[in-house]
Amino acid sequence: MSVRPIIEVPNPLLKTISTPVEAVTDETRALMDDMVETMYDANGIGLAAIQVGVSQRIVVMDISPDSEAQDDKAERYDLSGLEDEGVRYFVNPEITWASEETNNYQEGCLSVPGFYDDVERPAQCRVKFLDYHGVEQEIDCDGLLATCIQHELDHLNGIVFLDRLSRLKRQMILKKIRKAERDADVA
Ligand code: GNR
Ligand code: NI
Repeated sequence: MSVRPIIEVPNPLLKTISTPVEAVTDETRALMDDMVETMYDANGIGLAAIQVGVSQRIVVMDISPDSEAQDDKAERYDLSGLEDEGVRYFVNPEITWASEETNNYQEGCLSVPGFYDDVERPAQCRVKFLDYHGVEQEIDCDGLLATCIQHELDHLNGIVFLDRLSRLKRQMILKKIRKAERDADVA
């Protein structure tokens, strides 16, 4: 297993639509293991494959609350595929139902480091997907799980949370990112 580099806005790959996985194979699982290791290394709670440059409809997630356990897990991430530890794997996830009720959550993204803003999304949703073993599952989500799975599904469709902010806020953040890039180039 290895930590892979995470691509950042404005990398055009983040705007591409990821391809469905035909079958969950050992190769898929090796990629998912790398994604979990990369997610823990970056202290994220979710990661879509496109964030490591792979255009496949795969998401990993760990929203378990205590960060100490997360650190602990990062030390032990050679224990791959452990689903009872709070790691979740979603292959070809699809939202089959979303609530009328919405909530606002302050989102961040490993591909937009340093920026956070409120995003409004359905408060609850139901998600159908294949798990680590390629078995079909359907679960009801609310709270952070609902927010996070929708954030990750957006990645699979070429959308980052900035696209869900007002045009003004998005332009402001993109301007800061471009300026930081320029400053880094001359340095
Ligand atoms: O680590 C992450 N935190 C987060 C916080 C609120 C809403 C969504 C997220 S997902 C993000 C990791 C990431 O960029 N996943 O794509
Ligand atoms: Ni993200």
